[in-house]
This record gives sequence, structure tokens and C-alpha cells, in this order.
Amino acid sequence: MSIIDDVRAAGDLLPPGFQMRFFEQLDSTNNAALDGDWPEFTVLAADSQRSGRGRLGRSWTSIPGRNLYVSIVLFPQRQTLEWGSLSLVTGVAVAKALAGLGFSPRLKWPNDVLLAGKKVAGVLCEARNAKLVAGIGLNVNQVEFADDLRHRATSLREQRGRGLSRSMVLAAVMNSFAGCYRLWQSAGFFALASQWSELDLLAGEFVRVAFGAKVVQGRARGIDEQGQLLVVDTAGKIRALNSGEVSIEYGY
Ligand code: BT5
Repeated sequence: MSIIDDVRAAGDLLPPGFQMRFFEQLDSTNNAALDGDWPEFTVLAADSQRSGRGRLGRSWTSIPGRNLYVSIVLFPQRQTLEWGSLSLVTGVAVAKALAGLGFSPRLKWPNDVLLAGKKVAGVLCEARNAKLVAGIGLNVNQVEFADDLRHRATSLREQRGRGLSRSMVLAAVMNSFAGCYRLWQSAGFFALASQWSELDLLAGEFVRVAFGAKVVQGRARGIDEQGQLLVVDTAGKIRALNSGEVSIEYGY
């Protein structure tokens, strides 16, 4: 079934003010959202992406017919300094939607949503001028992953043992996102931090955080009110990190 048929039903279930645009294929829904002249709360969805993007030039596997690849166009009213937290807000929104569908998601700072320790969704927020695009890749019905992803990636179908309707999942994610974004606009990340923390996979774990050529190792202590990762390093000093690649070092 094409994304047009499969996801069209979601249009009726979207939160007020949200409008869907469907595409069979795009290079990247984030690119289309950044480049086009779309009003706020336009949701661009593609059945597949030719060059779906992750952070730092990494790619996002975007096979047709199975998953969700969406980007939401936003014109945030809060100060640009606060926009970085929207990546975490989007993660909370996806996780809450999945929890509402009976899954038990966890969040791995800064932008991964995991089920059973494997990545089911990734978030990529990108800004241009006054616009911020929140991109979400969510594996819904994918059954096979390439060798390099097999042990790290999962889908809703793999976890549940049966397929789910993409339109239903999309509607759940968008409704959850609308609520989280409204709260962020009115009160800032502060109002969502505790929800994020309840799902924090890293809290209490010994982690290694690489950013650029630097590495911090220590015990993860959750996030602060800006959404930065707090790590008590091996010298006992609290470090607040706003970017980086985190891996858990077991056995400490
Ligand atoms: C992310 O990056 O997790 C953000 C992914 C955002 C994708 C969406 S799809 C709609 C919108 N349009 C775009 O072009 N992008 C957004 P990062 O943390 O850098 O993770 C990337 C890594 O996740 C890769 O290097 C792989 O290891 C892994 N990966 C790639 N495809 C995956 C998939 N389908 N499922 C799970 N893991 C995947």
C-alpha cells in the first residue's frame, strides 16, 4: 500500500491546524521542509527517502512501504537559544505516543527512541532562519535490517509480533507532538524535563561521551533544565554537555 493510501487516513485524525503533505519519495523530508515555503504545522511524509539523514552526515535507512519518515514545519516563538531542546521534546512526543500504543519506550540522549534496547526512532531537528524542522524516522513495519543495523535497530512490528497501521501510528505521534510542542511554547523545556527524565535510559549508567575530538567519561546524572546531559566525570566534576555521541560502558 502506498503512503498516500496508507497515511491519508491520518489526515482526519491530526491535531487542529496540522496539515499533511504526502510524497511517494523524497531525498529527505527535512530538506523538503527546509526548502519549501510551508506554513507552520505542515507535516511532510514520504513513503521512502533517497538520502534520509541522521546527525553529523550519517544516513537514515528509509525503505519504502513500511515506515514513517516525517518532518514537521515549525516557527517557534521561544528564543533560538532554547531551540536545541526541541529535539528532546520531539523524542518525548514519540515515546509518549508509543507508550499510548502499549509499548515501553526509553529515551537515549539526545535523540534516540529505543524499544528493548534497540533504536526504533530517531529525531533530527534542523533550523533555517525563523523555521525549525522536526524530522522523525520511525520503524513501524520493517521486518529485516541490514547486517550493520540488525543488533541495534528494531520496529514496532518486530516488538509486537504483528504489523501496525502507519496512519494510526502517525496520528498518535502527531497528537502527542502537538501537546508537547504547545507546552514547550508556553512554558519551555523546563515543563517537559521530568517527562523526559522518566524515560531516560542513561541515568545512573557509566557513559562515554564523544564530541569532536574530546571524550568525557563518567556517570550520567540525567539532564538539566536546558536539556543538556549531565555527567559526573572521573574527577568528580559535573559536566553539562549539549552535543555528543553517548555509549554505555557496562561493568563500571
Ligand atoms: C538520527 O540520527 O537518529 C536521526 C534520524 C532522523 C531521520 C528522519 S527521517 C525523516 C527526516 N528526514 C531526514 O532526512 N531525516 C529525518 P543519528 O543519531 O545520527 O543516527 C543515525 C544512525 O542510526 C545511523 O548511523 C545508523 O547507525 C542508525 N540507523 C540508520 N537508519 C536506521 C533505522 N531505520 N532504524 C534504526 N537505526 C537506524
